[in-house]
Amino acid sequence: MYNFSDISSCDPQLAAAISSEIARQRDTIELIASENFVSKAVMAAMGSPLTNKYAEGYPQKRYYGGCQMVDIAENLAINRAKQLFNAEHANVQPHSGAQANMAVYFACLQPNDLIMGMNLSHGGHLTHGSPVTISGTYYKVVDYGVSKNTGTIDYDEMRKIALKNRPKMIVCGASAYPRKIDFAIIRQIADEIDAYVLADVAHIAGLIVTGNHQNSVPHAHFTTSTTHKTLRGPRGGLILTSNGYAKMIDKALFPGIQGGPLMHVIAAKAVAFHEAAQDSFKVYINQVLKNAKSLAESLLSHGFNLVSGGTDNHLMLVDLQNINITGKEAETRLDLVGCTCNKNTIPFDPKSPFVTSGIRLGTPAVTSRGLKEEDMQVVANIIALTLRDNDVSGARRLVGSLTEKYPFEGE
Ligand code: DSN
Repeated sequence: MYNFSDISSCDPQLAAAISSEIARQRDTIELIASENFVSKAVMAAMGSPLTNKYAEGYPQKRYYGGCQMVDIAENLAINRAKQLFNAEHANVQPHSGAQANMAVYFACLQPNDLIMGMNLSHGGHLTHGSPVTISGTYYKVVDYGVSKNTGTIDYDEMRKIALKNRPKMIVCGASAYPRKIDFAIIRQIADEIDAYVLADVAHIAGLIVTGNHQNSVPHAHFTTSTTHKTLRGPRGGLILTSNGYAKMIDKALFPGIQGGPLMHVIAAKAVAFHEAAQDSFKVYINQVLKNAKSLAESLLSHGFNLVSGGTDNHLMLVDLQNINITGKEAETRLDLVGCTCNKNTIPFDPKSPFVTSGIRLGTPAVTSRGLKEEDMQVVANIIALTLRDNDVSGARRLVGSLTEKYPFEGE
């Protein structure tokens, strides 16, 4: 099993890098909305000898011998995922969320078919049709976005775009959208044009399993997710669908776009799904949401602007235009005081994705560390001291007070 001393005795150079990364995680406040800290059990499963096993194929239908035990692990992950999301079929083999999306495209679409995805700068994801990815290269793309007035998805406009362009698939779900998504309305729109719905719930998966967000599974033909964001599992992907689409999805994933599954990661997914079914996970997600509200309200009280005026989920987008600082500069300055976040475009951003006018902040990781609503007021204060008041030493002191109050347990 994973043991740090085994690394340091074999490869001191790499051990030093890991050691420094552990120190970075210990000494900083993690506000990247897509990151989290896994449990020791998830970490142990990832560092287990299951990594030694080749298991191309699916449980009981493998291309290698000796798969009896990894079959147990994969079946546990599949059954737990189905139960958590109330899905008929789960494929737990995608190496990432991008692979999960690619498998759905490969299963349903022909090159040059039209997909309709959320505009990247309005909160969508690269794999939902960006021209720099396969999704925007092999398929034609039309996009939808948020309303300029409200910062929220304009479903009437989305319907108009869908009826006019008649895409073969509507892709919904987002990586920088602070409000709830109505999968039922999106399915109604798709049914009018006989299109598939792919819901990529990577960011909100944890909120779905605790009932804090509408479940996409009854509405979308396909639901994809990562397992490492609000779900707090290992880095990886997941596809959920109904029995009718099960075969084509499994075939598209393997042998379509992937080879041997990462059995140690699939075992860790099984552990994470078990953890997500516990009452303690509901308590955790409720705290993630309370922390996000508290951080949003405190930032507003410091004079920051938030896209859509606040948040209904685990993240928020700060529009920095009124304080005359770019997202890039804000990310760098916050990094220097020990607060990690990412620059992010805001809807209708006049700046490029490398500069941006905003930052994205999320509460899943700080909540895993133990921070509560009152601590989020301190985090807002750190952000104001850093970005508005230029008080680096004051901000650093507050970061130190929080990292000391909540010792890092991720080693
Ligand atoms: N890179 C992820 C995020 O930060 O939201 C999405 O894939």
